[in-house]
Amino acid sequence: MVTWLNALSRTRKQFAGALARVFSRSDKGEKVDQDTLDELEATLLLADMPVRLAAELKDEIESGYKGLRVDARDMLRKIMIKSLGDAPAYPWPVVDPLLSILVVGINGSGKTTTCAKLAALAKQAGRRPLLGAADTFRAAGSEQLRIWSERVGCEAVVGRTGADAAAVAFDALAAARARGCDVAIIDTAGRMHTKQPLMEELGKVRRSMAKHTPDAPHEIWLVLDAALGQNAVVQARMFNEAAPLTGVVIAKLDGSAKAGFVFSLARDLKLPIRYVGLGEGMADLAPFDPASFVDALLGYESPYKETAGADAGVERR
Ligand SMILES: Nc1nc2c(ncn2[C@@H]2O[C@H](COP(=O)(O)OP(=O)(O)OP(=O)(O)O)[C@@H](O)[C@H]2O)c(=O)[nH]1
Ligand SMILES: [Mg+2]
Repeated sequence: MVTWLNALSRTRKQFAGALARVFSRSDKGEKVDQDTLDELEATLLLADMPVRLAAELKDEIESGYKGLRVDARDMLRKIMIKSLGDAPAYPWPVVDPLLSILVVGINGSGKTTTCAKLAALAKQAGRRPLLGAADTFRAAGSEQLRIWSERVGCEAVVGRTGADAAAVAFDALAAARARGCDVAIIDTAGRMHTKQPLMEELGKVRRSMAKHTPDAPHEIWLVLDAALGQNAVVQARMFNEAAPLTGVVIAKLDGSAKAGFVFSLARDLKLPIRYVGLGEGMADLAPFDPASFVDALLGYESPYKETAGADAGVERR
């Protein structure tokens, strides 16, 4: 299983040098000079950190040094965690007759893999999940989900290529009920957020699910590819307009050098970040945890120990 620390190494490398220079001065009780602060701000932006947050972090360090000596590590850590807000774990509620989760996103964002990982988590939590392949666009898409269902060891309903995605989603809920499953996770075809007819199809899928169970889908989760950085925030806004999202899953956090966009998602969009993908394996989906995320960005093994000394693991050049 991939750790947060490993998964965030590419983003961390973006600003590790600048951070190390700030910390080494802070450790010696020296004032951090303007050039170092400017460098830190610029490198945070390279990692797609929101502009306001990068400026705020810089200002905090600057003003902190005007007063008593402060621990720059601790200060940055606290501000970053606070800016991510609360992230309560998804409770996997028991719903009568079954909980349904619709998974949406652009092409290749990581939807199918995420659906499988979610089914594995649900199973671990003692639930009986069913995977529904409403990606009827490509034969390979449905086949991929069927193979995953065998690996996970759960039920699956796979639509024929070219079939109506809304009808397949309905069938999946009906099959889940008939087979005694209590969670249905519905995968959909990748769609560009800029293509109106494709976005409208999502409405059709939702209405079809609601015909089976009046309040279905209970969750609509958008899977974002973390490699896209701030562009993922634009996608999230547009998907949220087309279908009322109830949460976000950030896939491929491990491949991203721009994970700073996660702060924008949390601050500006106010959508719960439910899970993050830290690798390709079935077990590489972790509940989003602000402290683990920030600790990994700063180079700490999580949980961070407040007593950690000057060599707490931030890469130094
Ligand atoms: N490293 C890494 N790779 C991931 C993660 N999630 C998905 N992938 C990979 O990303 C690629 C695309 O994943 P899919 O799940 O097929 O994406 P999709 O959104 O279903 O794609 P379409 O159905 O074609 O739109 C695959 O090679 C996955 O193994 C992750 O968290 N980390
Ligand atoms: Mg897919």
